[in-house]
Formats: sequence, structure tokens, C-alpha cells
Amino acid sequence: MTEGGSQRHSQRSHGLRPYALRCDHRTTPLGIGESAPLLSWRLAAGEKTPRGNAPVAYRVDVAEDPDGPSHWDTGRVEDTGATGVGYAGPPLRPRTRYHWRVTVWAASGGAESAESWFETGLGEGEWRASWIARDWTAVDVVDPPEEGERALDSHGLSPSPLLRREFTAPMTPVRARLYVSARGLYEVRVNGERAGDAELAPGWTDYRHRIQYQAYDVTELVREGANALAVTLADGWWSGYVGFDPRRAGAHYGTFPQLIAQLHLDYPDGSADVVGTDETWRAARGPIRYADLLMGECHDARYTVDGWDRPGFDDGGWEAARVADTDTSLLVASVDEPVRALGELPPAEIRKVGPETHLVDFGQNFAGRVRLTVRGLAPGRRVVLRHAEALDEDGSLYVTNLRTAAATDVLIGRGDDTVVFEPRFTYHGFRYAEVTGLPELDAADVTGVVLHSDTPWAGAFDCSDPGVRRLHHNITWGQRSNFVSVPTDCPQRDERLGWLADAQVFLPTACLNADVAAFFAKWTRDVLDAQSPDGGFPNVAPRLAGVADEGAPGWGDAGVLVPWHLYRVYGDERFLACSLDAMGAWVDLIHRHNPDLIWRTKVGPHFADWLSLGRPTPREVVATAYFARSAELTARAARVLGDGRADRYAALAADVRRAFIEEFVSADGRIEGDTQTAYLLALAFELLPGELADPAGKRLAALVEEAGPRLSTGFLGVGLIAPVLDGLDRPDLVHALLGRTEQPSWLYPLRHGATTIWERWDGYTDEGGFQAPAMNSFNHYALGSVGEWLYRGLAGLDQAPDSVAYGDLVIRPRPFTPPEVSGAEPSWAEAAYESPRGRIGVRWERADGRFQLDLTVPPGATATVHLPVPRTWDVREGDDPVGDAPGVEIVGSEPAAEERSFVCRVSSGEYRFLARRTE
Ligand code: RAM
Repeated sequence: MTEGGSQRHSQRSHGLRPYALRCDHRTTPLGIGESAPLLSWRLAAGEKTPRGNAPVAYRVDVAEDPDGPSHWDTGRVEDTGATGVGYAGPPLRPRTRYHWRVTVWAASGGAESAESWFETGLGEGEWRASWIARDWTAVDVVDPPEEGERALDSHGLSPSPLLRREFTAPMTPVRARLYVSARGLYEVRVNGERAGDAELAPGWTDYRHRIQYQAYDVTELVREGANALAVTLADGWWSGYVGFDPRRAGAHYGTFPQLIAQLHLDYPDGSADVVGTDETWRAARGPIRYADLLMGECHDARYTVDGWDRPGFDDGGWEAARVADTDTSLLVASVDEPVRALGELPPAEIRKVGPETHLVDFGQNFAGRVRLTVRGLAPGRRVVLRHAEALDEDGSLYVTNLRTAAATDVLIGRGDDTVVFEPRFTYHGFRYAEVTGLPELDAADVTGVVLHSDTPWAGAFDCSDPGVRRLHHNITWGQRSNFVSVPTDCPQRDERLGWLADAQVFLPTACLNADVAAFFAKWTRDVLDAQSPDGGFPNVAPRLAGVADEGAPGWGDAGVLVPWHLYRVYGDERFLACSLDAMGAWVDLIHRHNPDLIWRTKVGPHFADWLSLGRPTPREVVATAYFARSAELTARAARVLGDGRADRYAALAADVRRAFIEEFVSADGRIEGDTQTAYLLALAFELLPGELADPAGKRLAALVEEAGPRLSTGFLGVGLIAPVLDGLDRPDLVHALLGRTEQPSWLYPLRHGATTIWERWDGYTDEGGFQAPAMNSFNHYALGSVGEWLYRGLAGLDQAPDSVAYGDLVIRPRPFTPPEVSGAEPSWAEAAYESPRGRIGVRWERADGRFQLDLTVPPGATATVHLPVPRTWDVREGDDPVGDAPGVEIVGSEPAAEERSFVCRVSSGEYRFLARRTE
């Protein structure tokens, strides 16, 4: 990239700096499979950048050798709105690192560049390795208890096999790449060192359709001479317990785990070598007597095989690995980042509750596991770790809500001085761990290890109300705990499934908290894999036999709503392109079965407004509202893609809306069922024309108000109540609902020490104690979908309804109390968000007679700013009266809020608005 590379791009300025370079929404991914990856960037304004500075053009240059010629060069592309470009150069070669540079020209003049790289994975037909295994299910491996030992319940699971092979490298490679996957879970080591930091790899997909592999750069680990590849396998989702059928480990995919791996070595002399899994590998059992996602893991140190993962180990006594299969057709490169250990929690408290039993409170409900350092554990002696989210009345672990998930880890000693025990192939949802088997337990020896899919944090929110701040905290922990390879409903009980509605309702919140583009790019494929041939989306993805196959209203519809929302947030049209046919097929299916446009049949298990309170919303109302919404979004998706089906789906959506009104809505705007969610769906999905929307909105507000104010919504209504009431110009009601601490409310669980969002409004009540244990998770994010409004509403960080990738912002804070109300407590809220265009920042502060707003609008974006103050107030921006401030244009107030709102338009830059009461 010299010639025509760095020199070409060397004009420096205080213009706009590209940063956060991504390839297919990931930072420097190794081993991508996409032939036309999206290369994207965000922009930061330099300190001297003038207001309103915007990008005018970009150039992307891709080269194999950063100092060599370009492989692809877009040349200068005049584009003021680009946040990325799809690669469209000559075919990418497999297993090749491409360096790329983006240069952005700013309106202020000058250009700035940034560099990154991505690497391609295995090419077509390059998998030559075989699936290998040691199938213990065929032999009796139930270890008889040793003298004086209690029998160990292995839940019918088999030991985790160790697989190894040595090879000789004639010289130190310049480059070594390891491509690995498993039917099951794997951990791979090269010469005793772990390759990479992926946990629970290769993650969960429907292994009958697609199996992701991971790529590792192991150049530093391979050396001249003898080398060892060493892998531990475990059952995981492939052959372990999945979902809620406790007797069926291995019932869904396979019965024993299998490994596939291929190591590519490139030597300095230009020669190359490939080492793959085949029948020459050796197999033996290791210390893991069983490992299962739901049941837990048992590590029996007496079976430790010292040195097995290093070269020179004598594996003569081991068996030959068995080649289980040679079909590599389902292997695909990973499109998401793996699960990683992304946090550590020290114990908040340790209580000794028995001679050898301690109760550890980590102070936070989370998904992960415990790392425990144990000294001098005698051979055969056990340390048992049990996990729970809550404590029973008597202070012991409350585990009945885990249902059949044993969630128990066991360490069996062999007399080592020190053992650091951290299970590798399981995870639990817990706040408390009970450790039995140790007379003493030092806080320094216990750590909570937080596991979740690596989705870079993108949002921050805070405000002056401690309850709401805590609510946001709990929402983020619900997200961390449940984005574990797939978006799960809960991390603790025997379920942990990718429920579609849960994901759909929480997605807007999730996108504001973190960059979930790659995570959902992967899950969108899981949803597509799960679509039935007739067009039916499922209720859970990956689809799982026996779990209510036929997608229910609001659940199946996630197949439409999720890609649409991802497109709006990230601006990547491929979210729509890869799903459009599937969206259309889903809408057609509902239409075919419901020719009168009221969705009554093909409703699957019809969960309606799941876990709502009081009078239920009629099922047809919920379903038909979703039918209209899915048809409408399919039409919009088709329109974005320039697809000819747009008009047909738009017309269908209009027909369904008409049918909805005819069937369910009376002339005074009353909707059948007269529940909060009935109105919420109709208003949020814009099913009603103005003359009906007005009275319907008033009725909704009255229903909420008369009830307390109080909400009665379940999973489908809960995320809509704040935005809809707010849209009705009733933020006061939203604040009343938010501030409520009686049950049901978002803050009620805080009274019982909640650190995550509960599955149910009444998971625990003062009167009744715990809800029925059959369904009572304390870590379910669905009811936390109000999190979106904390950013969009309370802090006021939003994008316009027709904006994509935050190109046109709406900054409209909703302070807790209107600024003109004298005597109200001073209050503030702030939110920051790493949008695809760059950082957006909002902070407002109100005190009696004063309102201040600090705002950052990223380069290239514009914003409509609504200051919640009367027109009569004195408004300044910086040192200037707002009318004279550079880059600020007063556009008048909203007619409906004439007296209460001051509106202006701004372009990119930093602003400080200060409004003061005048008299
Ligand atoms: C529960 C799940 C999930 C919900 C379904 C209908 O078992 O936990 O949250 O979507 O039921």
C-alpha cells in the first residue's frame, strides 16, 4: 500500500478520523467465510473540526501486503452518508490476511485514514480432516465408587475424551492457523498452551444445518521439531442435555462428541504443511468424568494425565481415535464472536453454614461459573459446588426453580498441593454458590467468572434516580447473562433456549447497550435454518424437536421484526437481503391459512401477551396486530432492497389493518378486550387512522391511570408501553410507571434485592413468597425491554422514524418533572452510544427554572433537538442566544406542545444548550 497507498492517503488534517474499523461487524476477524464482507468505520471529529463538518467522500483500499499493490481500491467515492462499503473486488483467496485502509475526506478539507485487517478462512473444498471421536457410550465407564466413597451421579453422561497427536515441524513456521470445530464443545491446546480464548466453542447452531468453525492464530505456539495438538471434548449442546427434556441427553443431535481440526503451517521457504484430525490421533479419558451445560461438571483430579498436551508424551497406552464421519459440508466460518470469560466477580460475602460448607454470595446474578483454588485436597475427597439465584427462607440455596438442571460442579482430589478448579464445559445462572467439602474458604480463593458472547459494550446510561439507575444495571446484567451463543430466555434452569419473542422484544434495548450486530447476524441465520419448508418460523432458534415447533404470534414474527430492526440500527442491508424471502414466506403462510385476514389458525401454542396480568388480551387481537406488522415490515424491507414484492405486501398490510379495525375496533376507538396491550399493539404498529388513534390513545392512558397508574402488560406489551404513552404526550405516566415500587412494576424486584430482571412481575411477593417454581426465573430479559426508553426517552437519545444507522437523530429528553415545576428536585440523565456513525452523547440537567443539555452529534449526522422548556424561556447555546449560535437553526415548536417545547435543528458537533426561565 505504499505507492498509491499510504502516500496517496497521506493528506492529514484536523478533519474526521475513522475509527472502530470492522469487517462484517467484527474487529480483525480471523477466518471469515463471506465473499463480500462489509468494511465499516465510525468517525470522530478532531478537536478543531468545525461544527457541521461532514464526510464528503471515502476511499477503501485492500491489499495483501500493506506495503504492496492494492488488491482492490474503490478510488475516491463521493458519498456523504457512507458508514461502510461492501467488498466488491477480485475474489478473496482463502486463508489470506487482507489489510485495509479507509480514508475519509471532510467537508472542511483534508483527509484522514485508518487501517485494519481481516483474514479469510478455509476455501471451498479445503476441509480435508475427518470428524474423530472416542465414543464412550459404547463401553461401560461408570466408575465404581472407591472404598468409602459415595456413588457419583453422572446423569448418564460419559467422560470427556482427550484427543492428541504429535507432528514434526521441519522449521519454525512463519504462520500457523488452526481451524477447529466440534460436534459438542472443544478446548484445544498446542504444546501445552491454550489456543485462543473462546469458551463453549463452537457455540450453538442447529448442527443438522450448520456448524461454525473457529480460526486461531497459533504461529507463536508452534516450533521447530516435535509439537503436540491436544483437545478435550465435551457434550455441550450436541450430545448433552438441552432444553427441558431431562431424560434425553443426546436426543437432539448426536450421542457422543466429535472433533474436527486442521492446522495449516506455512514455512519461511515457501513450503507448507497441513495436520488434520484423522485415524492417527490417539484417545484416552481424562479428568472430566462428565461435563454438561445443565447438569454441571465433575473434575476428578485422580484421572489427570500429566503432560498429555505436550510433545514427548507416551501415548502408547492410548487407543486410536475413531473416525466418526468425513462429511464437512455443514461447516461454515463463524460470523459472530465466541463466548468469552468477560468479567470476574469477587465474593461479596462468604458465610460458613456448616462444618465444611460455605455460602458464597457474589452480589450479582450472572451466567458463568466459579473458579476455586483448593489446597491439599486428599485423594478421593470431594468439593461440591451448587448454584442458585436466590436463597430460601431458611437461608439455604433456592434451587427448585432450576427444575432438572443440577447445576452442580464437583472436584475430586488426588492430593495435589494446589488445584485451581474452573469447570470448562458448563455454565450456570447464579448469584450464590454453596461450597461443600472445605473446612475453610478464603475469599481470595473464590471468583465468579462471567461468561457471555463477546458483544462490545456500546451504550452507557445513568440518571439521578437511584431506582432507575439500578433498573438499567439489572437490564444490562440480563443481557450479559442471556447472550450466550444464542439469545436465551434464561441461563439457570433446564431451558436456556433461543425464544424468538424474548429476543424480538428485547432487541431494541440490546442494540443500545452493546454492539450486537455480529451476534444477531449469527442468530438470524439460526432463525432462517429453523424455518419450516411451508414458511413457518419456529418459537425457538436453534429449532429443537419437541419445543412447540409452530411459531406463535409475536414469536414467529421475530423472523421479520429482528432483521428489520438490525437494518435500522446498523444500516446493513444484508440483514434484509438474507431474510426477505423468509419474511415473505412467513407472511404468505399466515395469509394462506387466514384468508379473511384475522389470524386465527396457524397460531402454534399461542402464548398471546405472555405473563400479562389481569384480563387477557384476546388472542386474535394480538395475532392480527402482528400479522399487519409483519406484512408492513416485509413491504418496507422489499422497498429498501428495490424488490418488486414491496407493493404487494404493503397492500396486504393495509388490508390486514382494515380487517383489524372492522373486526376489533369500535367507532369510539375501543379495541376488543380493552386491555393495555391491545391498545399498545394497535398504536405502536400504527394500525389505526388518526380519528381512531386519538380516542384509542386516550383510552390507553385512562386504563393505565385508573389502574394506579399501573401496568398489566406481558412480554409483548411491556416494551411498547413507555414509547407509546410517551408518543401520546404522556411522559408523566411513563415516569409514574417507572417510579412505582409496588408490585407489579419494574422497581418492585429491587425491594427484594434483584440484580437482574425477573421473568415474572411477581417472581417473589411479600405475601406469597416465591412464585410456582415450575416457571420462575430471576434472570429473564423480556420485561427489561423498557431499557430502550431509558436511552430514547428519559435521556432523549433517538433516531428519527425514517432514519437508518443514526443518520438523523432526535434528541428529546423527558425529564422526570417538567423544568417549570418549581420546587422539584434537581435531576439529570445521560446516555452515550457508539452508533455506526460515531459517538452520540446526551446529558441533561434540570433544576428549578433551568435546563441544560450537552449534546454530541457525530460527523455526518443531523439532529432535531427538543428542549423541554416553554418558548418564553431564554435559550442559549454556548455563549450565544440560540438564534445566533453557529450551526443551530430554530425550527419552531411542535404544535401540540406549543408552550412546552423549543425545537431546533443542528448538524454534527458539540453543543451546550442552556435554557432559563425569564421573569
Ligand atoms: C417460557 C420461556 C420464554 C417464553 C416462553 C413462551 O418457558 O422462558 O421466556 O418465551 O415460555
